[in-house]
Amino acid sequence: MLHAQILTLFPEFFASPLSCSIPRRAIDAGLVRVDCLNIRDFCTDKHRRADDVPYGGGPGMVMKPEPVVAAIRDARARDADTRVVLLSPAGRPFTQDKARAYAGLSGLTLLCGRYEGIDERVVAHVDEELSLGDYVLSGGEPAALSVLDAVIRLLPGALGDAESAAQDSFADEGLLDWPHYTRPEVFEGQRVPEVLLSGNHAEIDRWRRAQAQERTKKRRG
Ligand code: 4FV
Repeated sequence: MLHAQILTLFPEFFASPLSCSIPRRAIDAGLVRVDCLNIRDFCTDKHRRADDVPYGGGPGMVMKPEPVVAAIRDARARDADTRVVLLSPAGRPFTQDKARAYAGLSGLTLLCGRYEGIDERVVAHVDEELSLGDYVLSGGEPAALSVLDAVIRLLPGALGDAESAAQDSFADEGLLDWPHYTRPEVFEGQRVPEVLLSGNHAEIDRWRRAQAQERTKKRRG
């Protein structure tokens, strides 16, 4: 079972997305346990401040190191083998390979920043920094949720047959997915490609691979 811990100032952010579909089923099946730790619970000053003004001036606020490091230590105390990952635009890109690696862990802790970011001295307390992409979110929570979703669906037993991760096959080779079609055969004058109606599975596989390669060249070339 994967023990996922999320360090965040907004634990309520995760309630709804984890309450439906594949994540819900995986949690109910005991494939994964998700605990949200509220970083504000580790604030010790009477105003429970989690942020402060940036040294050197500039706009916005920065997350204070003390409550974040205390939360990390609490997560490690709960699970000594947990891998602590800070979600930040400065991190290494998140990939399917990374999702597969995390799906093989027993413990994963996702640290979510807010405001302009987290005090840099926290970085020494995490195992890695991970970015969802070169754009700026209002918080690390949407990024953490995407990572969690990509990992949970790879847990053995998380997907039913119809949803098998085998479909990700081309993802293994870094190829984009092939185009998918379902009934009706003709939709507003658009026909399903003939080869898909042929029943010739070797021919269909060849066509799908060609489509995946062409798309990858065009869109990731
Ligand atoms: C982000 C990303 C991201 C930056 C400032 C949260 C925000 C705020 N995280 N991949 N892109 N984080 O934009 O992971 O603290």
